[in-house]
Amino acid sequence: MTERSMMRVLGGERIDPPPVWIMRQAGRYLPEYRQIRAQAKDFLDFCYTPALAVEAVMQPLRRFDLDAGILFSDILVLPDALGRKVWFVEGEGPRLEPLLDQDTWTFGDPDRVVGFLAPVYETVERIRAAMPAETTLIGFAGGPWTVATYMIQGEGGDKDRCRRATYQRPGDVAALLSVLVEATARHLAAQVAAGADCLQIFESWSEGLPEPLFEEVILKPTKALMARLRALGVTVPVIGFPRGAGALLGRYARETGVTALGVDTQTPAGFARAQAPEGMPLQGNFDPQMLICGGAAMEAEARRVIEDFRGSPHIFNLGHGITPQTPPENLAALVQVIKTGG
Ligand code: 1CP
Repeated sequence: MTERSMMRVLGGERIDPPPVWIMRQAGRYLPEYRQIRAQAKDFLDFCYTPALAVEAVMQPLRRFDLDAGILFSDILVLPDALGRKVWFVEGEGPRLEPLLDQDTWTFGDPDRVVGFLAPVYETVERIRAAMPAETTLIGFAGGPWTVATYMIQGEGGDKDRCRRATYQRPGDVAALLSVLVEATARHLAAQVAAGADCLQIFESWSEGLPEPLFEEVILKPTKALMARLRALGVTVPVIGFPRGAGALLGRYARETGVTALGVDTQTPAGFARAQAPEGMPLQGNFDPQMLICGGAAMEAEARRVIEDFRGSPHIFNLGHGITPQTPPENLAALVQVIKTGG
């Protein structure tokens, strides 16, 4: 078995220099991505066409010395599989039919998900075959709350309407979260069966929640998701990324059962380390805005981030996704600094 450096770190080892991958490493900042994106009818069609999705995964791996590839898909394929209408508005982002407009919240059976998403698992199989053996393959899904926010209000942006919904319709929100827990567990288990080495849960909208609400919509569902995954026989490491959890990060790290912790841009490594269980691998947390700027300041900041995480098993990443305006050559320079120290 070829050793995959990121898997060693997820197993609790510290490696110098740290393995690196970049959230949203496939995407619009790459001209070759924009070119294949133009071939698909729409974004979901792109996600469900294995030949295109595999190519999107491989593009950044060809350009940069990255230690992992991530499945090309989206967190919103899950509501699509549950029978909610999902579409992407060019230049704006995802849109769904908001549950908030409806008196009764209905969704398809989680049983349907794995059949509906068969092209995604075919993509995972094909990536594994196309990728170098030493490269780690990451599967992913959105966290139950993050996916629920899009389903509830029908779009991104501030989550005020979702927070009010949890106070005004707690039964409906709890029922939605439990459907998402089951559907997400099956979706992740199918990715592992198809060849994913590890998993990441993107709980991208963890910010702004009072502690009792954080318990209800983030901690309980994630704990249930982890338990369900393990019950389905999934043993691979799971990275939890509760972006914006802030003061509640430690509760997420200690109580949910995730293996490793994604650290967002504003959270100091020392804070995450002190809050997390002893020796928990940490991933993060370079500022994506600095990556747009580049230059000597970017390189110095990369060294600072590596130093900051020195006390933990560390996977170098951004604190949130790379943005479309990032010059690809800046990412090349960043990876070079990480790999060579210079
Ligand atoms: O037309 C296009 O090319 C659409 C841009 C795009 C891409 C490239 C979207 C729409 N999704 C993706 C792929 C994607 N999304 C990946 C795989 C690619 C990779 O990482 O290399 C992953 C892991 C995601 C995850 C995702 N989708 C998250 C969680 C991560 C995060 O950034 O916080 C979220 C919140 C989404 C929803 C979504 N999908 C697309 C957009 C523009 C958004 C965010 C919208 C918003 O801010 O509310």
